[in-house]
Amino acid sequence: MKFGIEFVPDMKYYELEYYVQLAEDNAFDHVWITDHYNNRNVYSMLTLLALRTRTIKLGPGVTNPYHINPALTASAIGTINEISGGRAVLGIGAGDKVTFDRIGIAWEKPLARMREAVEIIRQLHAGKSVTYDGKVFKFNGARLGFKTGSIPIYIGAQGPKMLQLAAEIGDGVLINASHPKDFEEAKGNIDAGLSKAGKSRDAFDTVAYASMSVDKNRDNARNAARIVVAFIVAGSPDVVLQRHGLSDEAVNKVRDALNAAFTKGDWPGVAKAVTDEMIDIFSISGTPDDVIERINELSKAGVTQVVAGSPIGPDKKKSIKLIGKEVISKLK
Ligand code: F42
Repeated sequence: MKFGIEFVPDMKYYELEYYVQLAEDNAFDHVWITDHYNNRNVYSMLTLLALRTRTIKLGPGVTNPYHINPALTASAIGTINEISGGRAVLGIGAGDKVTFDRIGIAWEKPLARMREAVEIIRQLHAGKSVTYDGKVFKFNGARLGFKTGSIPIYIGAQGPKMLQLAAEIGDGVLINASHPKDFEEAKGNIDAGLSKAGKSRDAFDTVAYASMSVDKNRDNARNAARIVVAFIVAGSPDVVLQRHGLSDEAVNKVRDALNAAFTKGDWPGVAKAVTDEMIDIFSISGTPDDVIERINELSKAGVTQVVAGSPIGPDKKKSIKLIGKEVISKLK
């Protein structure tokens, strides 16, 4: 099992640097930085992190082929690979509809756009001159002016077609989920994509891009996950809610509580609406032993990397140390 950690660049650069160095010192293998227009720029942050770390692999988790042309993504991540001495990994996905709507980007042809972008980036990284006549991208002899080396590409995917595409053309897939059932469900699509490309599962990284909350005190860990879990419940498609047998009534309670929190600031009401079952389904929360148990289940369901995503724990600093000492050291 490999271990990653996710950070949203909504904090000052020196805070991010501190947490990522702490993660590196606590045996995390990967750091993934999210990409949304309203946060600090992902490549500016990755440049800083590439300079201030030594071993951890790093990349956007995930960028998208709508904000920027694949040639610029190829160049940006190639630059990070040079600065970091070959530690860059590119995470790319179809992007987030809610933030796209706010900046006037139409979410058209996500599958074709993803396939074409990845093909173009790979050719540019191979030092080729790219002439490409796709449904979305037209390239006329584009070539990078520096050697980037080969950079693994991980694809953010949830839907069945995107999961198949990720397995077919990616080196790994980042799946926003925390429960083994979701990975058992994804397995068929991943296997279909791998077999289409004639690839074996051993050469492919299946990543649980999970919400995690760890503390020595179980209740503190689980309580810290409540608000994050509320947002995941509210944003999950019906197919996922049904897969886990959550009733419409319970889900609507969370959605109503979130609306009340936005209008009246009643955040304790949100925490109350989130059930223990929801915390189990949509996060990996509890003591280090609870977390180890869940990670072992995920491993059986085909997961090869677990990413500790928000909130990480009631106290990020303590939780990163605890994960390193009590979880990673026991599972590696
Ligand atoms: N999004 C961000 O914007 N920033 C992030 O930092 C971020 C991180 C992240 C990490 C892990 C992860 O798994 C996802 C993450 N995301 C992030 C979200 C990501 O960008 C995607 O929004 C998310 O993965 C959802 O994508 P999806 O895999 O469900 O694919 C969408 C497009 C989908 O609907 N897929 C369907 C499917 O079956 O897979 C297929 C849709 C389809 O068939 N579309 C047709 C087509 O041709 O493409 C028609 C579309 C049209 O144009 O009408």
